[in-house]
Amino acid sequence: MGKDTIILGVIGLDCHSVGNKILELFFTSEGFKVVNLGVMVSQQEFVDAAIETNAKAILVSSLYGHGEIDCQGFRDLCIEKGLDPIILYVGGNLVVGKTPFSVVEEKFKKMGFDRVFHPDVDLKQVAELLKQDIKEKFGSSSKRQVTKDQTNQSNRNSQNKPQSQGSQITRNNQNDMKEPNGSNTK
Ligand code: B12
Repeated sequence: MGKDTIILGVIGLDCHSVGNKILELFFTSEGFKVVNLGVMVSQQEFVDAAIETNAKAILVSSLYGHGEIDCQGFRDLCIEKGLDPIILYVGGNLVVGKTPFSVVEEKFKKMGFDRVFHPDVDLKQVAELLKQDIKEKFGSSSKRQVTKDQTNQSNRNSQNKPQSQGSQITRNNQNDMKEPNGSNTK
């Protein structure tokens, strides 16, 4: 059986690259085909890459505190571009300030993310959840069909990439966030 493709990247104007590299190495070692878009990735670039590679999941990272703004409308864009079904995970230091993790999690789930992860999450657990979610959403052999139209549209869009917006949120620390396990919306 072929490997499941997943997309990784750090969203917005965020340049924190260390965690991204670790995620790439880890998920590769877990048997996924990883397409790593690196840092400073727009929503459109994530969606284009997922369509082009027939990916099963997009794992978005945000470390610099502006995740809430950068991730706004992510699921809507996927649906608009015909990227459905797709598993959306998000993790890192998602907001600025001492916001309880349950509040952060709720915010990102409302945006359509399937699971939301604290920075201290056990990656082994994430890989297990991801394998389960892929099985549940795509079945063991079924694949989302990417139409030629969809690929063309995606290529056209990537020539005119919208950048994620910067944010007005003030800088702070959210290291008190707890609850390492992402939970499913279902
Ligand atoms: C190194 C660093 C920098 C370096 C980055 C260099 C580089 N090439 O990466 C530099 C100096 C450039 C930098 C800049 C800034 N930084 Co900085 N930085 C850090 C620091 C000290 C370490 C980050 C790191 O590498 N951690 C190690 C890796 C392994 O951990 P990680 O990134 O958290 O990733 C793991 C997890 O989060 C998780 N994860 C991440 N994404 C995802 C996604 C999914 C789906 C899952 C499951 C898990 C997951 O898994 C990863 C691997 O284990 C942190 C503090 C800290 N201790 O985390 C601050 C920190 C992230 N930075 C911070 C800030 C504010 C900034 C700046 C805005 C500062 C400024 N005013 O200029 C800028 C932003 C610049 C930009 N455009 O991005 C804040 C963010 C605060 C917030 N979110 O509330 C932090 C937390 C420091 C703090 N306590 O205030 N930074």
